[in-house]
Amino acid sequence: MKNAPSIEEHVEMYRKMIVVRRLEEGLGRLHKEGKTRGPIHRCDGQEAVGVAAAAVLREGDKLTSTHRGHAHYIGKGLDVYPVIAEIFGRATGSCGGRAGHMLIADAAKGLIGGNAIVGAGIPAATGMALSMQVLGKKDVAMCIFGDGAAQTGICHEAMNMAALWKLPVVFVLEHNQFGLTVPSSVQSSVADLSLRAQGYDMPAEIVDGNDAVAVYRAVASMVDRARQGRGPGLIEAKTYRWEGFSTSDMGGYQTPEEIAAWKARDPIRIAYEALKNEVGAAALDEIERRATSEVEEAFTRALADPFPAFTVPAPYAAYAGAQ
Ligand SMILES: Cc1ncc(C[n+]2csc(CCOP(=O)(O)OP(=O)(O)O)c2C)c(N)n1
Repeated sequence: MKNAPSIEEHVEMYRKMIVVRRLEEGLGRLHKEGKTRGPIHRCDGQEAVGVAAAAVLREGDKLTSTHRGHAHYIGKGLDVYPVIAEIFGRATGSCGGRAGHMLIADAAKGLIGGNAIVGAGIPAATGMALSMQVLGKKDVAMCIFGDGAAQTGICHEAMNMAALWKLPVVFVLEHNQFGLTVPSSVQSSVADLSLRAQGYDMPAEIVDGNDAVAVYRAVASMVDRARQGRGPGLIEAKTYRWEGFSTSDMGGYQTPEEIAAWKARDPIRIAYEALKNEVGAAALDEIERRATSEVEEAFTRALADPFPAFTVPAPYAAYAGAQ
């Protein structure tokens, strides 16, 4: 099967999706206990998109993310412990406790970062692709973005330029059906947002975003193309956000029937069923057990970590302590 992940890669995607799910569940619990600060944007149910798209990338490739980036972070190779420490503002976090959950970055791993500005990762990745092209590198830039971000003007500008200049950038549209509380059907005149790629003369493919293998294969063919200097591509991964927009969402706009229908297509379950005959249920259960305890231990450790020291830059020292 062209561009299919190896069994080992598929198992690793399964493991990472479990890590992300346990992370999201843990954050949900801690939010209810009043132990989180600010809104947290969970990605339960849509883990396959970020994990599988990032799995295609290699060293040197760059990824930009969104405000809902936990699966993108873990997919690009960050450990869960520094991610949790960062979410809780600890000095041991990926960014020293100063970024919070929406802005996590790790330049050494090619994760150029989450972004609280909707759509901003799209031109950022396009700019990185331009620099890769100018420098003659064989690297690829990728941005994962939402259906809300697809409606921004900057998305059009970046895609137009990327296609015109044949930049090595892959656009991964994580179509989770909502922008904030607004259903995709009232944000756009077309249901398949990837139709727009035709207007840029850019290839596009729609995939089942809950099937990690389908996402991996489609993304891999666009990444191959981009790496060969043949220009950008767009993948539209159809998925669904099980939880609200953020932990401060009051809910009520997602019907129980709709949520149940999507939960019946849990991406972790889909990977489990696909791998069961290859590696056996016992091995998969053991992977789940280990991933779960890794996340539990990371929460315990991170929550006991210190906050970063607060130092006032010299020019402002006179104001320190002022009301
Ligand atoms: C430029 C900008 N406009 C508006 C907002 C407020 N805002 C935050 S998230 C969001 C919706 C984003 O929807 P989507 O891109 O589909 O991502 P999802 O939350 O579904 O993952 C909006 C409008 C913002 N942060 N930045």
